[in-house]
Amino acid sequence: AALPPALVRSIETFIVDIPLRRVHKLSRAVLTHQSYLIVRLTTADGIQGIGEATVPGGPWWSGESVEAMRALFLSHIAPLLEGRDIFSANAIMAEIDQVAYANAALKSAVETALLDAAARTLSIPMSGLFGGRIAEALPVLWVLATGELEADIAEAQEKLASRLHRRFKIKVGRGDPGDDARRAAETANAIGCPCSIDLNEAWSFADTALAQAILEGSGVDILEQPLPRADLPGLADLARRSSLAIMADESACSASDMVAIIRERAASYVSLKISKSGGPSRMLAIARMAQAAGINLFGGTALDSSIGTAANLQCCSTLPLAGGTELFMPLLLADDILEEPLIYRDFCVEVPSGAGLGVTIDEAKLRHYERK
Ligand code: MUC
Ligand code: MG
Repeated sequence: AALPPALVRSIETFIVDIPLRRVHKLSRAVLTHQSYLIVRLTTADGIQGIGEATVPGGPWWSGESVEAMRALFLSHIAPLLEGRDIFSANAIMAEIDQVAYANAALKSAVETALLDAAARTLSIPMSGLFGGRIAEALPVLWVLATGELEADIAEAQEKLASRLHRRFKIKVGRGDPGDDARRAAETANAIGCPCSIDLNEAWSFADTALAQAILEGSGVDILEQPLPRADLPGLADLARRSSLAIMADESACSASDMVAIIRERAASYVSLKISKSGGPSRMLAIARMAQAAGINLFGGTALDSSIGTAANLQCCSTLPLAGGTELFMPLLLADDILEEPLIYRDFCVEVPSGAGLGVTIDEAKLRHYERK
């Protein structure tokens, strides 16, 4: 007998590797491509839901990898999804937590696929499931990560001239901390735009204090995750020492992380990402905690493709962001796997207006970039 309409009938997974337009250098990783695990559900009446699991640059960020996520998904999680009602995401996610500890990015892909299918079934954008959007386009910064002063400045000037970005994040932490801080200050001053720097946990307290003294009064106004994720007292001390704001990224993955950050007053900005938090619902819960504590909300990226970017946009558009977003990755990828790319213009990225995520995968592109 045919299944009732909202039940999951089939599940597919794809690992895709998409090259970057240029090398992207983070403090502990050098990227030439980014890998994604895509989960696609199809309901009995043919509605599809897609979600993407992303770990930026590989396992160094959180220990997760597309390969391990796919193995865990196929053996332990897909069986929980077969035949289930797509309108019971909360119950399904709670069951998945019983079966698998951690694995936030994979859980994010699963919840996103369920919510995408549910919203498509209702013919509303996913943002409608969270009470609706408060913005149709969100400011988007560009991430400078060539590691070279001149190349970063030239890239920023080009982005500014084409009215794509007027805020930048500079990736540092590979070289001497003083040199890196001076390079960031010089970059910000040459561009004449506000900039943040992201260390991905690379600096010690002493390194950061030195950098703060150099950056004070430069165009760099936000210091993202200078210290290891567990060092909240260190972040709180740094926040008190300088006018540069501290943004928590790796320190702020879960709701309990957020409780600790609020208690310690360890950050004044939080970078929100569905992938590190285990999906849209949990990211939104963390955002509301931060909002209640007076911490500014920023729309972060795990270097998501257009699919994960669309999912983050659907969530972030429902929040009172104070720092805009860094949902820039579709422009750094050398190709897109969507039929219609996301729209970047006037220093913003538009929130897709169609049903669900509001994006459609290009099947030929998906097959082309799928790992063989
Ligand atoms: C991170 O830690 O912020 C975001 C932008 C980028 O270049 O790397 C990521 C991950
Ligand atoms: Mg970061």
